Amino acid sequence: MADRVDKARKVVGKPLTLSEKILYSHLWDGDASKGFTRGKDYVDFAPDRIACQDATAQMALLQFMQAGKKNVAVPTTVHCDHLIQAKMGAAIDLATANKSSHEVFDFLESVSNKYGIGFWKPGAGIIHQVVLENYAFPGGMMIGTDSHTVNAGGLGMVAIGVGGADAVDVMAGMAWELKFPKLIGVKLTGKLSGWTAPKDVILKVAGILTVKGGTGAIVEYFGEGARSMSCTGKGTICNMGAEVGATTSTFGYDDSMERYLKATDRADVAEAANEIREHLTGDDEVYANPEKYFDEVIEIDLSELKPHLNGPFTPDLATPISEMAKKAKENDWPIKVDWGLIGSCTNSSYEDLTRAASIAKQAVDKKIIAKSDLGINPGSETIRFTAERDGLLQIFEDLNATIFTNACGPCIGQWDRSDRKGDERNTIVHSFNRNFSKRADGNPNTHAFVGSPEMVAAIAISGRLDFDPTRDKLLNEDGVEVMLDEPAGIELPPKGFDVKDPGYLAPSEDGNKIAIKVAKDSERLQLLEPFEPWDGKNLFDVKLLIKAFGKCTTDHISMAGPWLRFRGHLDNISNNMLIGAINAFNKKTNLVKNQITGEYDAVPAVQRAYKAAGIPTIVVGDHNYGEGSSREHAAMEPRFLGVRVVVVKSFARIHETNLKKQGMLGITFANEKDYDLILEDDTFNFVDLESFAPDKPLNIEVIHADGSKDLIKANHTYNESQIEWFKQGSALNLIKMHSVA
Ligand code: MIC
Ligand code: SF4
Repeated sequence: MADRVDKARKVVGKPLTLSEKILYSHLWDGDASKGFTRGKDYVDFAPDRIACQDATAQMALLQFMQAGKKNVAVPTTVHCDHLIQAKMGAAIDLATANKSSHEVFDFLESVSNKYGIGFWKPGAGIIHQVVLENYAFPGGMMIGTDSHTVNAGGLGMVAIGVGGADAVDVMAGMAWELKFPKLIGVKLTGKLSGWTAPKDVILKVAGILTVKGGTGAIVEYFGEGARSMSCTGKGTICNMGAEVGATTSTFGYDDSMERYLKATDRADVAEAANEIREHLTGDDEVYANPEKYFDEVIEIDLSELKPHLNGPFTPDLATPISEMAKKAKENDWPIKVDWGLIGSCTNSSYEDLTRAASIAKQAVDKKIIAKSDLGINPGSETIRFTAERDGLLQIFEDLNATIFTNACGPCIGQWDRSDRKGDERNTIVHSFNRNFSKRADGNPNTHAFVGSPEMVAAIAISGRLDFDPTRDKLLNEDGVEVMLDEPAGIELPPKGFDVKDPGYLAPSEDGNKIAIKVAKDSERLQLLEPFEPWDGKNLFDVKLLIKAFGKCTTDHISMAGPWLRFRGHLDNISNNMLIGAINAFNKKTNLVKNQITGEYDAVPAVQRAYKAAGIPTIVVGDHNYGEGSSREHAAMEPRFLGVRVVVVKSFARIHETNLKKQGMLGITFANEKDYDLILEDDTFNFVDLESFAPDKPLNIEVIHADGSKDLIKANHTYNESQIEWFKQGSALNLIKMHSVA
């Protein structure tokens, strides 16, 4: 690495940020021979490893199976965490999941075994905590089929969330392509104290940058404030960088990372990192004059930072808790809090649990009965086992909390709420990262707010959204007014981490003989058929399927929760396509006009009718279309059902790439206002697709029902090789051609 960083510094001709050091030392072609233009040049990288979670791994591995390879080319792991529903508590819920999803777990286990992939069983933990504990390392580069892969930035990595098809490239021994990111520097001064936690740093950053402010950029944190924070705290900050659209976030190597590596049994990695310490952080000149080296700089004084709650319905609506009472009243947010949920890949470390437990313990000691229900998802079996040994889980149980499985659970709608609300308005607070409409429990009227684990604990105890523990008193069982003291946490377990069965299965040395079976009549798994190549002609008579209004995240395009069960079956999961998107013409979800019959019906039904009639269609969208998840189903479903084009004001990074990989045309209005020209009965003609080329806008005729016509232009970001994916029908078709050759 030292050598490669030196060479990179020479060709770039100036001091380097940490992000650049990692990027330039992972070039597919080896040593850097020229500097790249940020935000412009496509660059081939060679990531060190790959991680996949069960909900995305199914599609990723179904594609990899078509690639004709014997083994994965780089170390890869699969983690079973998304398919476990939270209901009764860990023991019963895990047994239920093992039964109801055994077909999928067995499939993932046997494919992993065959192709040399490490397999983490259901209950072993949430992908990103397990990766941080076992695989992440300073200066490394990894990709993962989950948008929160970025969590590993807490250990000084450049870790990036991708769609399955991107992971398949790397598994198949090919380069991974990324547009060289822009760089945002966040200088942290001061020190966190009292009720303020690492979570508040990212809640604040989200408020500043908004859900799309980080698009195409790496966020690099530095300064004394960064060094004073724990490694898992840094992980929290990087994790939620996904919520500002950032490509990833990272921190320079420091003592907190060394402590964490040693505590997680990787003293050897710490030693190796210590030897090249100066290369594992940005150059001094960069941090001394950040404005000169970053595209944008934000400064946050941790000593001044206040605890926040972000929400509802979007993670960037940041409110300091001191202002919550006023804001909640103004906006008529339900004040009573029904649930507090602690966990998710964002905030489920040992330190997080100790800080939340320090609040929970006070409630018990001071005789306060918790007013809201409380649920906990530990991040991994190692954390759970250690927290149980150290009496932390008992503290929560004394407060009547339910300890759910070490898994995503309510964070991804895998939650059978005991107090089911139908579509009643209600409020929950959680330490997760996402709070899009319907995400946790499927109810569009659940107002979900994101906060630190200790704040979630305090609010759950008070039962009120407007509770400010720094100021407000609570009435205890004896009618006495009491206050909660500030939280206190323990960075790493003083007696060390411990675990009986971490839940890991190493792959077999020789997987050749292992046969993968997928039952023909399975409703959960379906082998893939290649998509049709492009016929090379212009596209005419393309009908509007839906013009989506406002926020359209991947949760709107391909909902999770109950639909997670079909993630391995393209035909079945396609029945959820765009059912959450709001139709701009009637402001309803899942009700669009079928231009053949003039009738209104569900989006997937209308699209299947167009498909049956051989009519190509187009989806129109607003800004940051495809925000959120890495799930490539949001691109494969429209592709499978015959949508040819998605034209929007702007895309979220992963989704745009996913569309390209699956052979779709994902383009943006050259003039944003043209979105307003699109009417419900429109037909589109792509008159110069035949000369589709990099940097050349496409011309589109929009024909309205009254025969009038608008001519609009659309931009695109396809380079030569991406146009090849479009031509061949998908990137995978291209890999297959090369494998055969
Ligand atoms: C999420 O948090 O939305 C998920 C579920 O982890 C997704 C992946 C998926 O949809 O399977 C993500 O963030 O990429
Ligand atoms: Fe799982 Fe939630 Fe993290 Fe996604 S954000 S990986 S669903 S815990």
